[in-house]
Amino acid sequence: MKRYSVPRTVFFFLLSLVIMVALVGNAPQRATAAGSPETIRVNTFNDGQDYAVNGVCSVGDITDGPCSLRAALTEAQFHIWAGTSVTIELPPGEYKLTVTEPAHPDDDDDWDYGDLDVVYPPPEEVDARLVVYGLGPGPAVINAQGIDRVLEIGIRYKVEIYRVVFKNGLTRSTTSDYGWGGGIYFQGRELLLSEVSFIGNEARGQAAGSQFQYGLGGALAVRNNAQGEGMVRIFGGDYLDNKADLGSAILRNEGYAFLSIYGATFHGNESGPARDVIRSETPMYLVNSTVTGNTARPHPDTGITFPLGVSAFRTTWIQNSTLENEGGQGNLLCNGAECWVRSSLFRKNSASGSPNCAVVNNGRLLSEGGNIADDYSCWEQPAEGDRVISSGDWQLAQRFGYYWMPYGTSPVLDRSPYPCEALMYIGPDGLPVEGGLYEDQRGNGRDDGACDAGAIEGITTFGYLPWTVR
Ligand SMILES: [Ca+2]
Ligand SMILES: [Ca+2]
Ligand SMILES: [Ca+2]
Ligand SMILES: [Ca+2]
Repeated sequence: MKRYSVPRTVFFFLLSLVIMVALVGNAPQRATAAGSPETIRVNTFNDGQDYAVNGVCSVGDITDGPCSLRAALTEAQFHIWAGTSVTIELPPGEYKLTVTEPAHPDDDDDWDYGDLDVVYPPPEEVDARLVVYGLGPGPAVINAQGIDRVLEIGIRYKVEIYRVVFKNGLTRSTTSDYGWGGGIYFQGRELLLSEVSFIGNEARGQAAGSQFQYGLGGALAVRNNAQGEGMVRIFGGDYLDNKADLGSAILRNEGYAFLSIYGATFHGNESGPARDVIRSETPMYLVNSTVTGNTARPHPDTGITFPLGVSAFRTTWIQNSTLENEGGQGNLLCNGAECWVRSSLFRKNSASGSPNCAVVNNGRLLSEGGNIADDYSCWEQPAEGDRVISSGDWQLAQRFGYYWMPYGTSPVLDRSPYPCEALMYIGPDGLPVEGGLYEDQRGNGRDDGACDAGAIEGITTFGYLPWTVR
């Protein structure tokens, strides 16, 4: 736990007294009668500690210093503690984390050093929310420069993050075998990531030396097994070149709340040998997303790599997504779970011998139709529109980053005779709501009445062929 210097301890004690008096004063309504939301605008790209917890974001001076991201998050914790929601506004640019002295062990909860910590637990009944909002138009990049992970969120927090890039986080556990979350380590109640990207983050376990054995969730690790807590909703964003043993991009430790991933791209992430890019031990939706071109570190003895795309340990729905795993262990492994595939594209296109999809521990692979694959492994029984092709027949070109674009008379086009349907959102009751899927991953209309397989809908007005096949 956090160690305070004596003056700070006294300060926190006094602050706690003040807040507790306020809480006791009108205890029954406190959670809903919170103050009006606070907005804190960060006005320096430099890292620096908040001078004192006094309601003013200020580095180096009690009230007149610049407001760093670190200082803003420190103040935000105590507003939320008192029941007030906080929005932190981040102008575009690069925020480099630099505060490493005095030397602190990795993996601790001290918000003044290393990773950014929002860990001071709010009272159970608090319903306040932390919003970190990239103002745009360019991205707000938080670059941890390898000094630690980027951000840690503790229990009971509800957090929304918009238009931020988490970059070069590196966690190396010194307190347990496991290193959690190179970009974000989340243990709160709800996390929403909208147009949030993760680039070059890494999680390493204690025993791993320079390796990343026992690293969990290179970009994002989520750990909360309380009933109804730990819900994660992802809209958009790129997960590029992150590294961890399990879940090179995302690891969701055991839980009950949904993990929904909508319109995201996973590329170039590197797992341990035969390990996964996305590993979910909670129910999951993967919609309008692309999981292609990920790798695995070679096994030190055998040299075998064999990356795996998605590991599903609870009921999982793959809808209108593109999964490509050249030479890997496969795209989808259903481990004791039901996996429902709909209007998705599973491509291995190689002679590695591993199937696109597999089950272990009595998992099930169930089709809702409109899928296409280059083997028969992704459904026990085909449903309407499902089709298996030989690996040469895709007519797909990889363009615009990592999207696989159909051209010509690609068999992915109009794979289903119906409009696309998919997850729309997770409702306030924590349950998924499905409906029409009107846009593809790039934001183009899915409006021709016949759903294409994969994350990208062909556009008839585009003629399909402005691109050369590679
Ligand atoms: Ca302050
Ligand atoms: Ca921390
Ligand atoms: Ca820290
Ligand atoms: Ca279509």
